[in-house]
Amino acid sequence: MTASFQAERLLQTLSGARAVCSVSADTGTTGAAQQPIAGTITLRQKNANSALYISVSLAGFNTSDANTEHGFHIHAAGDVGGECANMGGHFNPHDVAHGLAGATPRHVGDLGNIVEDSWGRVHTLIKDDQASLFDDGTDNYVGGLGFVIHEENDKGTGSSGDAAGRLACCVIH
Ligand SMILES: [Cu+2]
Ligand SMILES: [Zn+2]
Repeated sequence: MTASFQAERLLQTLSGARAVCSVSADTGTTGAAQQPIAGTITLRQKNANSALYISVSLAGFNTSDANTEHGFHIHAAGDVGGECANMGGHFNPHDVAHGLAGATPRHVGDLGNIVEDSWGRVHTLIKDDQASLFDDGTDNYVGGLGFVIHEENDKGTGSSGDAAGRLACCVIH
């Protein structure tokens, strides 16, 4: 059993807030760029001062292209319409510059990249200390917003990481 799955099992036992984002193959880009990505993103956080754990379980990434890393962000809107265009820009309540997950500054929604395996799946656990499931007045509350999974990797550059198109998206409930 890998460390990340041990951590995931431990999280099942934690009290606190829980939210889910269901990724459906029906949302995202169409045509040549379409990839039938589906799965679940589960968020857990014990209290307003503790870390947020984001468990990502997805399948359907195209394994025959060169893109194995995919920009992974929380965007500012919870609307999967318009092939994920309606999700708006990165969740950035403090009006700072874009950055990768470990950077300072970074948008609250900047979670860096997820990496697909050779079967086109992503199973990972992300620990984040900015986004929150508690609406405690810090403006970092992400309930009702959503995730966007990008075609290319977030390079940490520009205003949004130059991660190209939007492959899939979901709303955090
Ligand atoms: Cu994004
Ligand atoms: Zn950003």
